[in-house]
Amino acid sequence: MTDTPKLSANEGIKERSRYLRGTIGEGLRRSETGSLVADDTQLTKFHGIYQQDDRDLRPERRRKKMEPAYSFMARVRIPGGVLTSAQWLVMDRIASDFANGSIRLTTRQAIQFHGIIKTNLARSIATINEALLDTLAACGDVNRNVMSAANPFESPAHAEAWKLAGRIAGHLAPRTRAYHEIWIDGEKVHDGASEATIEDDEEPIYGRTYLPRKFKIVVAVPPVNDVDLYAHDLGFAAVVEGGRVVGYNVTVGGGMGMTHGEPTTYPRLADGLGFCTPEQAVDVAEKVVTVQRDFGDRADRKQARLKYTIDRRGLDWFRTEVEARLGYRLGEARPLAFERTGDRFGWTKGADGLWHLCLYIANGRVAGEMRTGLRRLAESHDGGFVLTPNQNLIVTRVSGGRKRLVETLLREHGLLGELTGLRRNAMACVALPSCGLALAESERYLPDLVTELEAAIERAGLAGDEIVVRMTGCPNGCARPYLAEIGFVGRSPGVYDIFLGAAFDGSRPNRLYKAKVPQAEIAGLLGPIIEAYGRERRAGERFGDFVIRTGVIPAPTGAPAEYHEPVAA
Ligand code: SRM
Ligand code: SF4
Repeated sequence: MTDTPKLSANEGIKERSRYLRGTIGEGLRRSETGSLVADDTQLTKFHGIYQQDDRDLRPERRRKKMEPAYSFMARVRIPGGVLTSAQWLVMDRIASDFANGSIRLTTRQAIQFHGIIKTNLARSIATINEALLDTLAACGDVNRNVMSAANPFESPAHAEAWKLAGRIAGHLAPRTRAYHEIWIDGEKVHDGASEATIEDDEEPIYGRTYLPRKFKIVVAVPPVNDVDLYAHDLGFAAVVEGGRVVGYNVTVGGGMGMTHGEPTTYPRLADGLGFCTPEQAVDVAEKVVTVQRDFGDRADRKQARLKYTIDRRGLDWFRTEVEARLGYRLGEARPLAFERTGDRFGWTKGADGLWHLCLYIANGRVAGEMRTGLRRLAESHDGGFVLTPNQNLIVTRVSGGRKRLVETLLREHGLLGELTGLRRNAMACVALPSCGLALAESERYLPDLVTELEAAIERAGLAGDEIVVRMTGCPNGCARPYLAEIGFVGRSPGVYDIFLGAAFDGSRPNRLYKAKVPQAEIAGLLGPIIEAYGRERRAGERFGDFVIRTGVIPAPTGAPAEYHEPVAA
C-alpha cells in the first residue's frame, strides 16, 4: 500500500496520448459533430487549440435540442510578439477566411482567433504555419509563449532580451512530431499502429507526461515592467551596463490564478532566485522547468503551478535543487528598479534611428474599421509590428519621412485619438461569449465601465493621469488583475470583486477591497475615491499608493487571505 495521492485525470490523458496525438486526427474527420472527444480537447491545448462554444447561443440551442455551437480558439505563439507585415497580412486573412472576423491580441504577446469551426481548423493551422508561425505549446502543460520587453528595436538590450525569449522558446518547445502529423501533413495522420515510430519521438526535457501544469516565462528590460515580471513562473530581468546586457536577475514562483472561496488558491508574486549570465540563461530556464516537472503537484491541478511547489518546499530548497542540476551557484541578484508597468504610447525613436508607434487597441480586439486600417498599413509598410504584453500594438521601423503618412492613415481608421490615462491603461480578458470559465462579462463590459469612471476622472482633473485598471471575468487572472491599481474580478453575471492598491511598477499586488459589488454600484463606490485622489494626492503619488496612505485599504502584503477577505463589508 502506498499513500501516494492519485494522479489527476489529465496525467492519464497525457500518459496515454502517445506524445499528444490521442485521437485528434480521427476526431477531425468525424463529420457528425462539431466537437472532439473530451480527452482530445485536453490534448489540443498543447497544440494551441481550445474547443469552445458560443455561450450567448447556449440557451437557444439547448431549447432547440441542438448541440452547443462548437468552434475552436487557436492561439498563435509569437515569442516577444514580433511580426513582419507579411505575417500580419496572413493573420488578417485567417480572421476572415476561417475565424470570426477579428484578430485578438493577448496579454502575452500572442494572437488568438475565435470561432474556427472544426472543418476549418487544419487549414487555419496550416496557413499559420505557412507564415512561419505556429500554435504549438501556446497552451497546455508546457512552457507557453515567452514574452520579452517590447520592442526589440528600441535598444540593443531590448534586442538581446528578445533573442533570449526566442532561444528559450526554441529550447523548451515540445519535440513531438504529432503537431506536424496532425495539422500540417494532414493526409498522413498517424494511425497509432506503430508504437516504434512513436517511440522515436522523445521529449528530452518534458518526458511523456510533460509538466504538471502550464508554465510561463518573461524577459524584462528595466526600468519598464511591461511584461509584469512578478506575475510569472520564471522571469529574467536584464541587468544592463554600458547599454549591453551583462546578465539577468532570475525570479521564480509568480502566478495570478485563484478560485473564489478557496483560500488555498491565491495569486503570488515571484521571488528573486539569483543572477545568471546571458550564456547561462537558457540552461537556468531548463533546470527550473525540470525541477517543477519533477516536484510539481500532479494530483491536484489547483495546486500544480510552480508558485505552490515553492510555497510547499521553500525558496531555499528550490534554489539548491536548481543549482544542483546546473552544477554551479547562481550569483547575487543585482539591484534594479522598475518605474512602471503597461505600455508607453505614441512615437519613440529606436536605436536603429527609425520610429516606432505604440497604439492603444481596446482589449486587444482588432476588428472592423480598425482591422481594415491595419491591413492597409501592413500593405504599404514593410517595417512590421510588435505585440505588447498588454494587448496593444507597436507599428515598428517607420522612417522619419513616413511618420505623418502613417499617422494620417491610422487616424482615418480610428486607431489614433485622445484617450484618458485610465483608458490607456485598461485591460480586460476575453471572457464571454467564448471563454468557458467566465463568470461575468469582461472585454464587452470594461470599456463602458471606464466611460462611467471617466466622469469622476474628468471632475478630478485626472484625464492625463495614468491609473492601471484591469478586469477579468473570473478569478483566473488572465489580464493580471491582481497587479492593477484598480482590479475587477467577475463573481457572477453583473457582479464583481474590487481589488485596490497595486504598485504602478508592478512590484506590489493589490488586495480585495469589496466583494460582490453589482456593476451598477461600481462607479458610485469608486468615484469618490478617485475624486479624493485628484484633490489630496501628494506630488507624483500614484493611485495605488494613495489608497494605502489614506487608509482606504491597509497596505497589501501578498498574504493569501488578502485576496479572499474583503476590507470593506
Ligand atoms: Fe488565461 C485559462 C485567455 C493570459 C491565467 N485563459 C484561459 C482560457 C484558455 C480559458 C479556458 O481554460 O478554457 C481563456 C480563453 C478565453 C478565450 O475565449 O479566448 C484564457 N489567458 C487568456 C488570454 C487570451 C486573455 C486575454 O484577454 O488576452 C491570455 C492569453 C495569453 C497568451 O497569449 O498565452 C491569457 N491567463 C493569462 C494570464 C496572464 C499572463 O500569463 O500574463 C494568466 C495569469 C497568469 C498565470 O498564469 O498565473 C492566465 N488562464 C489563466 C488560468 C489560471 C491558471 C492558474 O494556474 O491559476 C486559466 C485556467 C486554467 O488554467 O485552469 C486560464
Ligand atoms: Fe476566461 Fe477567466 Fe481568463 Fe477571463 S480570466 S479569459 S473569464 S479564464
